[in-house]
Amino acid sequence: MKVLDAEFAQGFFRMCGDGFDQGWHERNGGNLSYRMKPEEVEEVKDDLGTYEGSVQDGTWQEIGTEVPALADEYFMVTGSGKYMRNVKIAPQDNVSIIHVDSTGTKFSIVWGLNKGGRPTSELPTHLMNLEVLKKRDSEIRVVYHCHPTNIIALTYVLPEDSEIFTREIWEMATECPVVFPKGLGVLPWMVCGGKEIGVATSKLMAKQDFVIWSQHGAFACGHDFDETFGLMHTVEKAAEVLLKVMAVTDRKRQTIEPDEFRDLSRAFNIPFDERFLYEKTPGARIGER
Ligand code: 2HA
Ligand code: ZN
Repeated sequence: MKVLDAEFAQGFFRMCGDGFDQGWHERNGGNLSYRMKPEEVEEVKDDLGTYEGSVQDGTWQEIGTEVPALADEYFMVTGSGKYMRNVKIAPQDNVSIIHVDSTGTKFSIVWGLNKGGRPTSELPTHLMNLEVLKKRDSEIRVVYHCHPTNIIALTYVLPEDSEIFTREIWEMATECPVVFPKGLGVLPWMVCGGKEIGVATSKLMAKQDFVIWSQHGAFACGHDFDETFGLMHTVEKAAEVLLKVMAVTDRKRQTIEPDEFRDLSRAFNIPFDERFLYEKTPGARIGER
């Protein structure tokens, strides 16, 4: 089967367009990666170039970090400098499939990027995340990075603190703790595109499904494209509600209280991390404990 006709590929391309339609991918902002299932590799293998003498690339390139637990796996990833809005009309020019070598330190492009280029500048972060996620749950396959406006705006006004961020966002929509019961990880501003931010992000991703990069954007993961996109959408929607509330007041008149979250946790039979259900000082402003 051609890569372009494969169901996983079509889901990947659709998500790129959906993210652009949300306004989360200005210019070449954001990137997406997907760890292919063995049967999906098998399904499209006749359409993949071989590493030696490949029409795609033919060379092994350094990942810039080590991901030994991903040795010999295949990934669909967006291209560096490519625009998410172009993926749907020309996926073969804007997306690639890469093969990670047996040491987990190099990759080869085996499909896509037909007009040249290389995989996303955030490849170290994507692969390090996919590696810790595989160890946590071998069916988590999608890692998504975008620049969602409201989440980014909040990183200028809330403390860069996972507990406060999660609690304030949870209070903005009843479904939030059901969708991300392990809360949101938050990183301070760091230089993007390298190993250091990848190490820091993957440390949080080892335990949580969502990491905010302050003054930059966010990372979400999931078992499939729907779940991952839905997670990003849920957090961004709640962030928008929070900003609207903050635009009119620095104190809420009423909200969802910790014991109400505990009732919800029991009703849905999903444990919510108690770290986020701290008692607030009466009269505390939004973003204060
Ligand atoms: O331009 O979003 O973080 C791609 C990015 C880098
Ligand atoms: Zn970015």
